[in-house]
Amino acid sequence: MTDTQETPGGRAQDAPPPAAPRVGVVMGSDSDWPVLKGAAEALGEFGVPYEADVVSAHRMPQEMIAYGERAADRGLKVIIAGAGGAAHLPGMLAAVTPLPVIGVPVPLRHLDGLDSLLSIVQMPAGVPVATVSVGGARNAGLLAVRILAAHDPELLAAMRDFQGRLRDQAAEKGRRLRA
Ligand code: RP5
Repeated sequence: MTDTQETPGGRAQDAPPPAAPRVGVVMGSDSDWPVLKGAAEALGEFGVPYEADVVSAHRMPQEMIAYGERAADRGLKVIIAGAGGAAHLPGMLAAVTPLPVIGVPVPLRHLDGLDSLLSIVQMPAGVPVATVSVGGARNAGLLAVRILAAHDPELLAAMRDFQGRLRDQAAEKGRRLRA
């Protein structure tokens, strides 16, 4: 059948099924999305399939633990977790999953994100969270790409190209300044 027909979910019936997500981008609240979408955009630029969801450590602890426990078996390779304030989500996920967890401290109205940063970065020995800068979701996405690229030659080549473009852009800024 060649006719294109929309399914209730909006996907064309003859379109290929969406690729299984390799990265989970989760956050404590939808209010974190304006920051966390930076990770999603970076993953999208590299064509890495991801899922995004709200999995609050404090407001839905059972679901949060279940998400962490099932993530690896569902085929995820990396979890990016962002939260603000008493930001326990990345650490609690790291406690229950063997996957690498990248924590994104989300800045809130008070304390400029220092509270989020310290909540995420000060993990006890044995339970690592790779913490990026306050609001640094784009770097979280890029770090996830690098982790995947270690076993994916195409992604590795794409990351090398990306780094080359960064270098070219920085060099161009220098040329403009010297001109
Ligand atoms: C945290 O509380 C969330 O990660 C978010 O950064 C913050 C505020 O959440 P909302 O009150 O906006 O839902 O758990």
